[in-house]
Amino acid sequence: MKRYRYPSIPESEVTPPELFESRRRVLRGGLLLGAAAVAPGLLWPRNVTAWQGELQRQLDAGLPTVDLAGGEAPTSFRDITTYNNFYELGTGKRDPEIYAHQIVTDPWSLTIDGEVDKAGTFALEDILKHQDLEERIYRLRCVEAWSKVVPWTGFPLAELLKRHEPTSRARYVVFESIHDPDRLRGQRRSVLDWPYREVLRIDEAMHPLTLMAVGLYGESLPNQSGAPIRLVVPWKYGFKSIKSVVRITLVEERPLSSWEERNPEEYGFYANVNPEVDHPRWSQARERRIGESGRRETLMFNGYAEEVAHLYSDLDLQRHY
Ligand SMILES: Nc1nc2c(c(=O)[nH]1)N[C@H]1C(S)=C(S)[C@@H](COP(=O)(O)O)O[C@H]1N2
Ligand SMILES: [Mo]
Repeated sequence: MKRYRYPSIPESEVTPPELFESRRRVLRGGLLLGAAAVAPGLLWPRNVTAWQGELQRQLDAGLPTVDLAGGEAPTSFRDITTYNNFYELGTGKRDPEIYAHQIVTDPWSLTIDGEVDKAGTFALEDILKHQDLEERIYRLRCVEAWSKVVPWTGFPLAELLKRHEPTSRARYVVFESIHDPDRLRGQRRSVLDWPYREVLRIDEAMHPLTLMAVGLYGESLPNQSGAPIRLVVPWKYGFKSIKSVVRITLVEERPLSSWEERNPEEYGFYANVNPEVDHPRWSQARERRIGESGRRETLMFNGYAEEVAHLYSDLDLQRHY
């Protein structure tokens, strides 16, 4: 495994000025917390959740930054958070931002079950207390041929899975998103068979590049980006990077992913970014970087071939797409 470079981009260089504003907002919430020490439960500021408090504690201590996008400047915060796919909130690119408030993230817990020795349902703040967070800059390539460079804050999924002790029968990892059709407008339409479900092989899930993200640009994830916790698998098409995760189940037999169930010809199980395997309705050779004009070449495994190609050495990638 290649060693990551630490640290490479100072926070001040990746954080555009408009962000210092919102970051200060969260910080002010943190100060209020201090003042409320006499009766913490009672005076918990309404705009700061318990998990945001834990996230902020780690952000304040300073996080290492790992650049895994080859030094390329991240896409602007505005572009990352106003051009989204989050079908629970609608199918338009602006819908996730417009209807972001429909995702209720407080409180949030995550169930980890199936083939693990330590199954259970855990408050997100308790999970975060046990994870050292870091900032990682990754490319994100959607199957629709657009892409972004995103400075995530998160931790490797492998660390979380190991803590829950997978059994020898665990071969796949299944992820499930929030299911709240009373609030989420998109879940009242059967675009997909809700809740959104994604699946990784256990070795993919344990790969050090596979991240659970809780933040973006040094603050907690905006709802439209998959708050409060989402998966990020940078060498696969974006639909594998499931948002607002409520459950992680380790299993022996592979279930279908939501998109695969919808259309297996168009959205394969592997969904590894591959410029040589076209989508049935368009080429995957090039992509449009949000915020840029023109197109750029799509990279094999989205530029992470050195790290992940060995996972697929015995697969015919034209067939197992
Ligand atoms: N729960 C859920 N997760 C999801 C989606 C979705 O509709 N619902 N869209 C996926 C798709 S197609 C992509 S490209 C990425 C987009 O992430 P972004 O909006 O943060 O750029 O999220 C993925 N995760
Ligand atoms: Mo996507």
